[in-house]
Amino acid sequence: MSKPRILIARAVFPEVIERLSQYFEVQTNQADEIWSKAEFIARLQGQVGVFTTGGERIDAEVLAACPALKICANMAVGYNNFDLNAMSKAGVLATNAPDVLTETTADFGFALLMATARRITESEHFLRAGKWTKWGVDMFAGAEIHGSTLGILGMGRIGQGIAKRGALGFGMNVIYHNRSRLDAGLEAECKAKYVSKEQLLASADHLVLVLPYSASSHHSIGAAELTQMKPTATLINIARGGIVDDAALAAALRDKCIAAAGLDVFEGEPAVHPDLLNLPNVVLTPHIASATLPTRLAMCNLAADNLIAFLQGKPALTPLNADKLV
Ligand code: 8YV
Repeated sequence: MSKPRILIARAVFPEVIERLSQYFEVQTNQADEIWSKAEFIARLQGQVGVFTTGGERIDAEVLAACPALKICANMAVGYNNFDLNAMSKAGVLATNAPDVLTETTADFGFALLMATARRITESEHFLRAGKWTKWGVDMFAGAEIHGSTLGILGMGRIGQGIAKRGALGFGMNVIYHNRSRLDAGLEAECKAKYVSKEQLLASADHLVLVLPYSASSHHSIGAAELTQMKPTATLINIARGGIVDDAALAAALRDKCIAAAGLDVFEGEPAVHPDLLNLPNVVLTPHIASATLPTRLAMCNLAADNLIAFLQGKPALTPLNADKLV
């Protein structure tokens, strides 16, 4: 009997391809080409499953053009590339890759906060440029981290990981805002206090964004919100581009409306707003918050597990719309 056919949309670890090849006839994109939507649709013809990385849009157009498709397995926790309604209507299962990246991503959120607050990249560029000729009493003076107020917008698993690092590791006063309040046990574990979005903006010395992207979270931080923040505050985005209005942020950083920002995600990435590239008070990284080899491998293996289980007639491990499939 011939094996079911699946597509792996981007270059992934050879051991993951080998594993999947035991179960499926696998078409890969090991050359890591960037496919247009039309090319993606052409490659998806006849495939029953697709392994996606979070950048590949699965919408009504793709689904209508690919009637054989039964499952799309993201190796990312975020799934704003999926139109879940359209997928459910088309009877296509969506899965994501939660949990396996939580601690690694929280580590990175904290690293980006520290690099931004303590001006690590800016001072390194200064040193490498041969500009360090004498000591200065306020040279690259940054913002205090220990004992400061850490604000978290979006208190899912990664947000909770950041809260714990701040409260337990750095004695920070942690406040958060979320669509729904955590139960008392979780709040105590994270040592985090629930506040309104307005209070969060006004009180945070460091504000970390960890909320999922959707139409309702688009531009959650724009010009109006930035003006509510402290002029000494730092803003960290490890969530998704589009949650921050990057043009408004660049203007706020230029005008010292806030002190600094650390950004791992961008509107329209991999393109980055040119105004951000020219500012000294922003740390920019190319969407690497989950990028350690063990974590990326675990993410890929979870996507693979979902494909293997579901296409063998078993329940997927981390389904998003299993109860809504038409
Ligand atoms: C991924 C992420 O690396 O999991 C997510 O939602 O943003 C990252 O961890 C990325 O989406 C992979 O393409």
